[in-house]
Amino acid sequence: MMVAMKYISSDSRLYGIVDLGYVRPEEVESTTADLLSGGIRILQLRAKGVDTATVEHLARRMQPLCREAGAVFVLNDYPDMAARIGADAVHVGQDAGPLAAVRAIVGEDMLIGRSTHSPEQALAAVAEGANYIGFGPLFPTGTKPGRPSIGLQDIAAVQEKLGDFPMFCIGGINGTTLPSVLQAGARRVVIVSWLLQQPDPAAAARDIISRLADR
Ligand code: TZP
Repeated sequence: MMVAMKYISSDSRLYGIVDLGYVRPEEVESTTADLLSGGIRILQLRAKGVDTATVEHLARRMQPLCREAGAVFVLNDYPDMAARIGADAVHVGQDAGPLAAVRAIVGEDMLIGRSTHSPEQALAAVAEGANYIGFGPLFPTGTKPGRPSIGLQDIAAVQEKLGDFPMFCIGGINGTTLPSVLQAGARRVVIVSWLLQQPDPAAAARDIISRLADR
């Protein structure tokens, strides 16, 4: 059966991550439900340092919730697992090698996202066939401790070169830093720790989405 590639809608501007650095395995489904009910329509499972059987188990639990909400389900790392479970997207870092090799594993119908940390990497990822990119970390962040931040100065120029291509700014974005990120030219953002740590993540997501509308 042909499965059409999911696509990232132009109004999908807030990308959420269920990150096991902040979410206990037993909370993955409720957190997924909260973020989806807040309007997030692209949602990743990120499980660094967790055994692969657990990652697959959790991915298989998140996936139907995302499907039911019409959201893109993204698995961080593990192209083989993403292919096996039929994820909508796989997200890989700079260390994953050429995207052609990732594409060969996941097939033609899966979205591929890549983390990029400079304008050069951003343009290279697009040229290599990424379907979306992350761009950052803009600010220092406890989610990637020790990772140098790249600041805001390159966002507008990269976004200008990419036009409508989905570029998600990431790293240290929260309710307070968001205005500066938008002012710098961002149209789409990923927010991880701040959203997960809000007393009401669904309400916080809704608020951020309204602030991102019509960028
Ligand atoms: N890639 C670049 S920064 C980052 C990732 C996964 C973490 C962003 O997390 P937070 O908590 O929103 O700063």
